[in-house]
Amino acid sequence: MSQTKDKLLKYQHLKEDIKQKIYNGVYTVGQCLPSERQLSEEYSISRMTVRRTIGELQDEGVLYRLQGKGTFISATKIMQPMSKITSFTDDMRARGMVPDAKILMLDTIPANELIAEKLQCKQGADVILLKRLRLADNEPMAIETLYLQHAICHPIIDKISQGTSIYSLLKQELHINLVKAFQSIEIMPLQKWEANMLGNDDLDSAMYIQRQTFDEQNRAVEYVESKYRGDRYKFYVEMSGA
Ligand code: 16G
Repeated sequence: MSQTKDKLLKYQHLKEDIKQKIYNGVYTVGQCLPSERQLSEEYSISRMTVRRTIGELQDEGVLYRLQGKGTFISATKIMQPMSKITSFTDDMRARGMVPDAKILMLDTIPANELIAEKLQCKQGADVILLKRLRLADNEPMAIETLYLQHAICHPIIDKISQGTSIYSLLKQELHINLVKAFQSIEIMPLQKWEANMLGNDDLDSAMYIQRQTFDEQNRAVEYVESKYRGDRYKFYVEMSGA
């Protein structure tokens, strides 16, 4: 076997083994991983290979490093289904977590071409712009930029400014049922301030989600652009056969 292949196998073995131990509960959330020296002895691989493996698992969100303290096992990612139109508030509550929203911007602006197209309104029409940092159990999860048609949603602006859940306001105050949405996910670079706001300066990209949501009358009620932490979230879909 070539040296490179052998090295790759050993590195892959270490990586899979760490993941397996987390899966089995041998390593638990918040536990400190054995030192680089211990791992290199245990798996008979160089410390450089150990470091590279740990670095990759850090990038994948499986491990995190605390300066001067060591490397620790991360909390498991939030598994978010994509088959239902749910709100951040309800999603977090259903998991027993405490949702929160820090308002970064709330304004009424004229719709540009893109927003007008997404909200199916006239270019220049008033739209409500709401930028929020979404938190669960005080941990930042996503930055959301949400646009609502002013003509439909102006009665709830005051309550929006108090940090109330948008979906609960739409339902309870405006009797709007959201029944259809188009959603896409792609990778997008994060600005330094965004990574900082998301609580992890090492993040250089995030999952960028665009959602256009419709009510029973087929009105485009909201258009949202969000950046979700890829190290804390996993989106999934359930599929059925053709
Ligand atoms: C979720 C939705 C977002 C919606 C928000 C309402 C995704 C990707 N986005 O974050 O479109 O505006 O919930 O949350 O799921 P709220 O009712 O807690 O304000």
